[in-house]
Amino acid sequence: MPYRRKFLTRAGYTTLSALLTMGFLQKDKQKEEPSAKELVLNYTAKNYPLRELAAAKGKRYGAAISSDILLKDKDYANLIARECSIVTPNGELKWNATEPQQGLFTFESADAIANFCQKHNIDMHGHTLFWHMGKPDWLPYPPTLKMIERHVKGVMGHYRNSKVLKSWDIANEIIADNENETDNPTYGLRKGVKPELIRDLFLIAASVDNSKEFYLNDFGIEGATWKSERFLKMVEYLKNSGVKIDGAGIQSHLWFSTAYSFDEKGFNSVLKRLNDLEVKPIITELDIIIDAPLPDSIEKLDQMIADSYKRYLDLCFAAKVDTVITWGLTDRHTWIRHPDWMPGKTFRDNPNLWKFLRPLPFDEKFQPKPAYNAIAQAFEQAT
Ligand code: 9MR
Repeated sequence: MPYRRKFLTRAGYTTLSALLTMGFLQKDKQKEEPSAKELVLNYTAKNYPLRELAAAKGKRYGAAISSDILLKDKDYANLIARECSIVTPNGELKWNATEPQQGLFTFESADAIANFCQKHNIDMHGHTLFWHMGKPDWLPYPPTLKMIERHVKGVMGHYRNSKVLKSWDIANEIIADNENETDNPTYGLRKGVKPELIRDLFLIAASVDNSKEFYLNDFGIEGATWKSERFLKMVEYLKNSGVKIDGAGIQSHLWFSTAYSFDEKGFNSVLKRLNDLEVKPIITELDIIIDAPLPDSIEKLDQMIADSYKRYLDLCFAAKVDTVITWGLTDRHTWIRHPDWMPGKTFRDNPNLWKFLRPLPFDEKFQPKPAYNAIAQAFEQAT
């Protein structure tokens, strides 16, 4: 389960002084330097959306979005259009949404997103053709090759001529979390999944539409771990098999805490190894939780989250990452606030702490938070 993931850092305090220097947290010197809040207002007033700051560096910023909210909430739609140059459908392209009954395809909600993208000049990241959790009840996991073939032809075929859909998460979360959940110690694939099946999935995808970028997407690979090692081996296997694989999606659902540290060196080595394999790393599902011990105010929490965003993105941009997608844009719509997903030990049984779950750049009222500034600054400082 994704909420078990732990790729965490100590809360970015090492960057605190750097951020102070940059005018990020000027409480004592408000007269000379703008406060974080004023900086946010400046960004908005100057109309510097993240998509433009990213574009100035040849990069893209975006978010996971939901068609149902898009269609009924104008403010949400406007915010997405203003800030994003790429979006990922939250669930609309998963197998359970596109082929709810065997052989019967439906694209209404995914097309709503594609049309929105077309109108606002936004790229769409196709998520995902193969995932053990986003599957209809009728489908076994892993599916047979025949089922995969029909599904991939149906879904990729529908978007073959799409001008906005530029990339696909061909497979999502195929690597197990630890050695007990796999029968394949080399690649660490989830039980029942064979490397040849994934290779064939990529081959089928290329035969349907090789004009898009193909990604292998996973979480828990943001450091040197058992899982990231297997993920890299699998990427290498696919490369060596000669199949088309353009990139690796590093989900980046991150928990940071002062109580445990982030494996900066390990993360850098994952990025380096992907670059060496000529498999482009992108950040596909970024959001940040601060885990216990919690600070004594929301203001401090927001600053810790902002510091963590900045620190993480600085590492990504130093490794030439060109695409950053957050898993949602506002704290009003985040999977993390769902009781099934929120981190158990600290939050699940403590509803009074849920207000500390503020993982995204905009708050519940669609106001930019210090995290927004941090992302903006990371793009501005990227080379
Ligand atoms: O955010 C998504 C949530 O709304 C859905 O209920 C869930 C099941 O489809 O999927 C969530 O998105 C997941 C993504 O597809 C893959 N990585 C983990 C994301 C958060 O669970």
